[in-house]
Amino acid sequence: MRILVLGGDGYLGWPTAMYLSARGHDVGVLDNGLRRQYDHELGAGSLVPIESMATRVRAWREVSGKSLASYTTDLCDADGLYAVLREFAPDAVVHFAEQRAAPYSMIDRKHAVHTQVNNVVGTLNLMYAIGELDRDVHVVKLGTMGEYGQPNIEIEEGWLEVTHKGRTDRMMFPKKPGSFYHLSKVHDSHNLEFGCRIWGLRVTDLNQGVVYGQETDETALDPRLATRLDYDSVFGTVINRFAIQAVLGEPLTVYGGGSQTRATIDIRDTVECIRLACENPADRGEFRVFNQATEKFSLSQMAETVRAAYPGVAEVVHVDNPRVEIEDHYYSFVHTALESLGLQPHTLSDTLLTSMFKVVEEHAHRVDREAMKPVVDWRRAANEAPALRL
Ligand code: NAD
Ligand code: USQ
Repeated sequence: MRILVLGGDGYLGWPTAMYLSARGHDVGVLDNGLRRQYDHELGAGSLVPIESMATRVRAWREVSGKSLASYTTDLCDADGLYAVLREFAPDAVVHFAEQRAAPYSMIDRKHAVHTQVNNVVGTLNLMYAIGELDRDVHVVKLGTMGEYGQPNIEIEEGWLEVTHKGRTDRMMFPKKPGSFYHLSKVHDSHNLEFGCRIWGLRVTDLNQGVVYGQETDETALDPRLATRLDYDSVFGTVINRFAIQAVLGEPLTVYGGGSQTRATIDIRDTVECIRLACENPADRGEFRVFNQATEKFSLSQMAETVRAAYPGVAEVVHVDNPRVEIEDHYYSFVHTALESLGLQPHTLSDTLLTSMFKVVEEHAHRVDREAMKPVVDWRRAANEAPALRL
């Protein structure tokens, strides 16, 4: 298949592009470099050094013998996007290309607006381009488990059959997200479902849990193929942060009481889920939702699991929660669709943590401990941390 990976320079987009290419697909990567700009803005960066997109593509060709078409294009530039779609003519588009950090979206008005404009407009442009150029192109869109929030009922895969006052309908599962970023994904989901109804688009919305890990078979082939590993309090995700804190001997910072529960997935399962979704497309007019997460843990369980896997001096501490989230809540979600397509999940206790510890040990000298402290407070409309006065 011809598969265009939007956001192909990012943490997940780059390993996914190589994974699909290694499995015989003709792959293109599109990115506008926005994520690298956030690094400059925040004075943070990947723990693992990463090469430019051009070097990555060249290195992949040298190592694998396979070419990747590469486009520097902003999804918010509709003309540019239409031109790429005309030229590459994909069968499937995998859409990772959004501002993806909840704390970034909660810095202040400017960052909330940027997040929602970038994400919602980029996705709308993609929908229109496919609606006008070729409605058979399958859109595999990265959503998030956080769209659902923490409901007191079981989370279904996107849809819910509701009986109300004696009548029954199939409705999109009600959403109660926890940041302006997560809200942008909810808006995308609604726009995409509408596109399926009016234009007969084919869409798979992958509601992914928090990803952990840094190595896949392909990234490990050559240091130039490494993907990024974020640890700062804005872009670093929780298990990756805990792994880095454990290696550094820094306290593992559980926000609040630690009973909040989250859905998780190993990066090696992410890339396989994308392959499964692409190779088994949604029908014409179908808005298909898969919950792309394999396990659930409370934050305290995550911290304990990481600490136990790296026995050292690190301890688990509870810090005031900068976010607004429910503790001591019910949390259960269905995740059978991807497994029924053949996914065989890795679990957190598997070997991945060990490989991540090695990577962190190798690059520990690059850590800026200041960047690890939480600086964005959900309760403040404008956050005051000097690094974030932009
Ligand atoms: P990332 O920030 O590392 O990668 C996203 C890439 O998209 C970046 O390289 C960025 O430059 C690019 N991009 C952003 N806006 C763009 C635009 N307008 N035009 C072109 N390129 C643009 O993020 P990631 O961690 O790889 O996440 C990828 C996707 O998966 C996101 O949509 C995110 O919401 C979703 N997701 C991530 C996680 C996780 O734990 N990392 C979990 C669930 C869902
Ligand atoms: N947390 C801690 N300590 C930390 C950092 C975070 O306890 O040092 C807690 C947070 O309070 C939160 C949980 O860990 O309850 C997850 O936080 P996170 O930053 O790892 O993840 P989140 O903000 O939810 O966002 C990440 C990705 C996002 C993706 C989402 C999947 O950045 O792109 O959509 O995970 S999900 O959470 O399922 O919505």
